[in-house]
Amino acid sequence: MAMTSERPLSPLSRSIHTYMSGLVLFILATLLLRPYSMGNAQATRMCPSLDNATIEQLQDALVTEQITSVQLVETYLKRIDEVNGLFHAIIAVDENSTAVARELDDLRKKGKTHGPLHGIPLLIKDNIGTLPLETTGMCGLSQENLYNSTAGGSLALKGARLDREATVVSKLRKAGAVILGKTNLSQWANYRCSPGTSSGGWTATGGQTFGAIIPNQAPGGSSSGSGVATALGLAAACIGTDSMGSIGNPAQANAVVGVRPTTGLTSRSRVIPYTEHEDTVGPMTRTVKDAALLLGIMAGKDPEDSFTKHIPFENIPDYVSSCKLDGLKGVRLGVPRASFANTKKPAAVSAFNAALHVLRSAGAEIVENADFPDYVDDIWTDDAKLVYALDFKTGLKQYLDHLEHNPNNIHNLDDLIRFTKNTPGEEWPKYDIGCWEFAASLPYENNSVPEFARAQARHLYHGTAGSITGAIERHNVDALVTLTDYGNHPAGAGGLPAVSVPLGFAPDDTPPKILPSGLAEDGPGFPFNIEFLGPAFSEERLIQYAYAFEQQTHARLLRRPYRMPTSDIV
Ligand SMILES: *[C@@H]1O[C@H](CO)[C@@H](O)[C@H](O)[C@H]1NC(C)=O
Ligand SMILES: *[C@@H]1O[C@H](CO)[C@@H](O)[C@H](O)[C@H]1NC(C)=O
Ligand SMILES: *[C@@H]1O[C@H](CO)[C@@H](O)[C@H](O)[C@H]1NC(C)=O
Ligand SMILES: *[C@@H]1O[C@H](CO)[C@@H](O)[C@H](O)[C@H]1NC(C)=O
Ligand SMILES: CC(=O)N[C@H]1CO[C@H](CO)[C@@H](O)[C@@H]1O
Repeated sequence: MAMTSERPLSPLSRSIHTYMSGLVLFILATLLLRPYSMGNAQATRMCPSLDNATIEQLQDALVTEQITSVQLVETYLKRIDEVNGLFHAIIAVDENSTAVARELDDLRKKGKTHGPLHGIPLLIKDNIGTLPLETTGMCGLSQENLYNSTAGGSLALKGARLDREATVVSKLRKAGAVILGKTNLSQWANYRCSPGTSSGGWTATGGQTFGAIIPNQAPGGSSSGSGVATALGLAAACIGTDSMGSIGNPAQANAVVGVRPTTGLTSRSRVIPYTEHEDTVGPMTRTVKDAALLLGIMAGKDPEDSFTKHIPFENIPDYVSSCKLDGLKGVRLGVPRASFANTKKPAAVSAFNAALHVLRSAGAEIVENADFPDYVDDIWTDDAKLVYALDFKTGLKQYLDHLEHNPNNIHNLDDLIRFTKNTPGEEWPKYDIGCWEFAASLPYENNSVPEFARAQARHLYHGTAGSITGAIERHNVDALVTLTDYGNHPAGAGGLPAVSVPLGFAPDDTPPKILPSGLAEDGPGFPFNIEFLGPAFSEERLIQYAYAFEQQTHARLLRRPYRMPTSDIV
C-alpha cells in the first residue's frame, strides 16, 4: 500500500467508531492519527488507489511514468460506469478525453508539460461553461453525439452551445487538466422552485443525485454531483459553484473538502448565473492541498467578470505553500457560538467542541462567543429575494446572449418560464418555478434600479458587518471557526470565503431526518464539516488553518462511502 498523506483507520477503530459518540470518536481519532500526520513529508513514489489519491500523488506517478494520463482517464471512466447508475452524479462524459490525455502523454514524453495539472482528469459542474463533449452512450450516459453543455441540468438549455468555454475551465486546461465530463446539480443551482420546495441534486437532465456515504442519502446541493464524485473518486477532483452554500453543503454531505472563494476571486464568465453578488466557482476535493492547488490555478482577474477587478493583489498567492503543518500556531480563532445554540445536531456540536481542543493544541487561541453582531439566519429575507431575483433576471439575459446555438430560443426569464411549464421532462408543477415567478412579477427589469441598490446594501451588511467581518473586528480575531451549516449563509450573503473540511459523522442513535423527496438528510453516519470564515480575499489564511486542522484529524477517512467503485490503477 502506498504511503499517502491520508491514513486509513485500523479495523479496530472502525468497529469502535460504530459504538462511539461523536465526541469520543473525535478524540480517539485525533489520538490515533496524530503520530502519523508527519508522514506527509516523505510521500513515497508508489501510485495510490484512486479511492483517495491526491493530485500531487497522481502527478508524481505520471512524472515517474508509473501511470499515463490515458490510463487515468480510462480508469476513471470505468469507475463512473460502475457506480453512476446508483448515484447519478455525472450527467455527461467526454469520450474525447482519452484523445486529449494521449496528446498530453505524448507531450510529456517530449519533455514538455503545460503545468501542475498536466494529465489530471477533473469533473466540472454542469452550470460551468464547456464546449461540446463527445458522447455516444459511454458509461450509460446521454446518447447524443454532442453534449453541447452547458445546460445547468435543464432541458431549456440542453443542446445549447456557448461561444466559448468558461474562463476557469480554460485556465484549468491551460494548466494541463483533462475535462472528463459534467456533474449533476440542483437544477439552475437551486434558483427555480419556491424556497424550501426543491430537491437538492435533482435535474431534468440528470435525475436525482444520491449522496455517497449512506444509501438513500440526500446529496447536498447545489454542487451535488461534484461532492459525490469527489467522495467516490470518479475524478482526481471536481469543480463546483457556490452562492450561499452550494459548495459547503454538498462537501459536508459527502465528507469532502470544499472551498467557497470570495466572490470575484474566480471568474464567473460563461457560468450560468444565480446572483452575481454571491456566485463563485471553487474546488471540491479530498484534501485541502488539492483545493489549494486548484484555487491558485482558477483565481485571477478577467475582463469579462467585473467583480474580479476587486482582487487586491497583483499576483495570486501561492495557496499550496499556505499548507503548513504548524499553520495554526499563534492564530486567534473566534467561535460565533450563539448562531448554533439551537442546533438540531448535538453530536456535531460535541465533535466541534472536541475540534476546538485540536485547534488549541495545534497552537491556536480560541475566542468563545465571538458572535455575529446582528444576523438572522434566513436566506430568504425580503431584501435577499429582491437581490436574487433581479440579479438572476439580469445575469440570465447576459448569459443567454453568449449562446451561439440556442435550440429552444430562450432569451430571457419569460421564455424560460414558458418553456419549463410546457415541457413535461421539467416535471412542472411537481417542481414549481416559484423563484422565477416572483422575479417575473417584479416591476423592475434589472439590477441597475435604485430599489436594488438599497436592498443589496442591507443584504450585504447581513453577511459582513452584521455577521462575519463584524465578529472578526469586534473580537480582534484572525478568522472564525464554526459548523458548515452555520457558516454557508453569512459567507454567501457577504460574498466572503469559506473553507469547509470534514469533522466527523453522526453516531448511531441519531434520529433520521427524511426530506419530502424521501431522501434522508440526517441519521446515523451522516457527515458534518467544520468551516473557517474570514474577510474578503483571506483564502490564503483560511486554507492554512484548514490544512493544519485536516492534518491533525483526517476525519474524512473515519467513514467510507457505502459503495466504492472497484476499478483502479493499482
Ligand atoms: C483509501 O481508501 C480505501 C478504501 O476505499 C482504504 O481501504 C485505504 O486504506 C485508503 N488508503 C489510504 C492510504 O488512506
Ligand atoms: C479530441 O481531442 C484531440 C486532442 O486534443 C483534438 O485534436 C480533437 O480536435 C478533439 N476532437 C474533438 C471532436 O473535440
Ligand atoms: C449542438 O450544436 C450544434 C451547432 O453548434 C448543433 O448542430 C447540434 O444539433 C447541437 N446538438 C444538440 C444535441 O442539440
Ligand atoms: C434597466 O432597466 C431599466 C428599466 O427598468 C432601463 O431603463 C435600463 O436601461 C436598464 N439598464 C440596463 C443596464 O440594462
Ligand atoms: C443526461 C444524462 O445522461 N442523464 C443521466 C443521469 O443519470 C441517470 C441515472 O444514471 C440517467 O438515467 C440519465 O440518463
